[in-house]
Amino acid sequence: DSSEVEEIASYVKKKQKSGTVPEYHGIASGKNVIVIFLESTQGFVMDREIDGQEVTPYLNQLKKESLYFPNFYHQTAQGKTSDAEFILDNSLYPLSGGSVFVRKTNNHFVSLPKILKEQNYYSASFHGNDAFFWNRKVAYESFGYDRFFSKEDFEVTEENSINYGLKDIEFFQQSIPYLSELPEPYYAKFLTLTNHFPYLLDPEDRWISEPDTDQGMVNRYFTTVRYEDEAIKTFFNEIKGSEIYDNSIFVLFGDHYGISKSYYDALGKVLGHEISPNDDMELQKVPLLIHIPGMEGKEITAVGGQIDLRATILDLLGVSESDGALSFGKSLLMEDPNRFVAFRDGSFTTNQYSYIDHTCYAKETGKKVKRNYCSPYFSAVQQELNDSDKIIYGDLLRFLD
Ligand code: GP9
Ligand code: MN
Repeated sequence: DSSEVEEIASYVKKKQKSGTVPEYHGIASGKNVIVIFLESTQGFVMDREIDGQEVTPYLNQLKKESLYFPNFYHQTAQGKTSDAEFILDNSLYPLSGGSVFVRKTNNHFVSLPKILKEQNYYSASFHGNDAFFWNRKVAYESFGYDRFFSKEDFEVTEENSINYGLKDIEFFQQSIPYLSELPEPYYAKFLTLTNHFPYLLDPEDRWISEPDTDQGMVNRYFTTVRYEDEAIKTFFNEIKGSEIYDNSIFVLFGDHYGISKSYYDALGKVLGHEISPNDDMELQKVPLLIHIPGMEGKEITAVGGQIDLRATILDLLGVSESDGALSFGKSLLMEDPNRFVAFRDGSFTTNQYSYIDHTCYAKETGKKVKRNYCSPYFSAVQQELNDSDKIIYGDLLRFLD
């Protein structure tokens, strides 16, 4: 009921206030926010070479001119991309089974489009797949999006599509005219698609050679990531020198892992070592870059997760959340040594320790350590996951608004 949700709201407010006031607060005030979802893109592809060729040459360069977060983790569960979208827009945890996009769209949400609407932002999502995939059309209405550019808004042919839909390069090219027509300021979300399991690519889109493990899936992954990188480059090259670039900030992040545990033998060959439970946790890192034109790059080592994205964006815009909103995240631009990233299965990670399968590991050595290094976080992790579930199952945000 309402007292329950008020209690949760006061917990998260306290959490968000502890730490230093960041130097970046409001630095991007009034700018458009363009978020690019990097499909299935894991952190280990950054700065990696296959046969002497970079897998992500453009992102490697862009991160030097961006705020770059090398300790950022995905927190998705079965809802995959839709979980990443849900977490970004709502700063709540995903459900342990299924997707909120499918199961709970009748809820009252105070999502990012609604928070930004109060600052006169227009919100749109762009995606080259069918509008009903992941029940997006319905979920987006519930979150307050003004417009969804989906497959029907693009020219999709046999030649320019592969796997789930429009190829990324075409997707960005066809999106730019729409983007330039959006009322400013806007929040625009681009969901890339080509780097999706099972990582299919036409021969002409292959920019690097594959590694040669005995798993084609793992080998192909590097070539589709390389293609995605090329698509991001195309996008930036086309908008640079235009108002779109000058008036916007860009948030690029990986939605979830691309290589599942069943392929770890082959992946280990590419990485050059066997994959331990501690390594598995580190493999849940995904890239996060925030590019603010005109601003110098900086590496920000805070340990964080997708749940922190919304607070980070709002921090940069200098916008505080509406009264009815409630975020489990905390701006990554705030220094706080006590951060933790909670995962749906109850595992978690901090700047020094990871708790995996009831075992505590020291991240630096990868060795098992005494439980009491991890135990200070047990109750907060469980409480956040439970409280988030309570909010979703009880539709509790309606009591705050
Ligand atoms: C499909 C795309 C991929 O539209 O979002 O979904 P995923 O399988 O990654 O959840
Ligand atoms: Mn995805």
